[in-house]
Amino acid sequence: MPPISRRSFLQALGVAAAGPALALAPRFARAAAAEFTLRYANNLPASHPTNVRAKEMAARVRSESKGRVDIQIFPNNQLGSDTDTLSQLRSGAVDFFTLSPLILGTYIPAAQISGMGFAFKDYESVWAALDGGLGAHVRKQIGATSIFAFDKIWNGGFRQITTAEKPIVQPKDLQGMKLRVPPSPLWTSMFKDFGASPASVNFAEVYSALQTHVVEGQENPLSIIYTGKLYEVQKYCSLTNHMWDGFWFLGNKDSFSRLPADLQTIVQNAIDDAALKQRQDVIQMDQNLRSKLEGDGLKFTEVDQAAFRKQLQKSGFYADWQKRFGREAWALLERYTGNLG
Ligand code: X2X
Repeated sequence: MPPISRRSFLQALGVAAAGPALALAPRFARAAAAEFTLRYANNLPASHPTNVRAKEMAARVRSESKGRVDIQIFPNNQLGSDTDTLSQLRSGAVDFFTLSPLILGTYIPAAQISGMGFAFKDYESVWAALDGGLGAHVRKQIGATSIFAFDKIWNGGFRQITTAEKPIVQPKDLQGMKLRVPPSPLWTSMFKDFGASPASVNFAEVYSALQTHVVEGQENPLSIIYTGKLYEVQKYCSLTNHMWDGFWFLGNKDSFSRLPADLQTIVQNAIDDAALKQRQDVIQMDQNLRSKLEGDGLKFTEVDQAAFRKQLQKSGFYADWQKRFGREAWALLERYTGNLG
């Protein structure tokens, strides 16, 4: 069979020759030129550093692969909620997906360990752990399934609690509070141990859950509270820094293995380099957002972190999760966080 000409390709797609087809032509030309089209989905708004750096990454891949690889980005849960998208990644309907290690924990429980409450003191220890032994341990578990994680985890940020009616100042303020948490056993367990009433809600529904007061509050890093416009439907923000969260850049093994080795290297380098830039963007954004969000009407409260941590020690939270993760993995975590007690 002769190669398909661009004209017959467009005809096959049912695109008429006149009018709108002209406007569409450049896009088709690019799609037709790429030998490999890969779909990357995420849950964040287009303005979040994850999507800004992902766009740069896709452009670099297109250029270094001389147009052979086209990575299409679907931000904002366009392809479905995190829960849906994880299924699509596993089946290969989506090729790449960035996901919190804790939500990935619904499929691979061991992945949650980096999200332990009040564990990491600073970014230095976060990157030492995730680029070191703890990250290697988790990537090994992920790689034992139909998906894999690229080497460099992307930055979510340290998380803060926002509420509508009253600020969280002390641990007891969480008692009985209906709080949205992402779908994940570790998240639910932690806020239950504070006496709250955590509700698992995918990020795609968080804004409307807050707006309609289905839940009273939620928790996220400032960069997500800002880009997701959650400040519009919340009044208070308590700087609890209660956990660090990230996003593993995940791939479907079968679809990635279809790329020749040289193209795999191009994609891998571009993704891991973008991660390093995105990490710094998020750190800077989180540092600079407080006054901006105050201007938007959010009232900030600082808390005594030690009181919150003590409550989790008392409830048996750390002892319970040490059992679930196993002694060895726990020791690996504590190598970077110090004794969690
Ligand atoms: O769902 C959330 O709150 C978010 C966006 O922070 C995660 O992806 C865990």
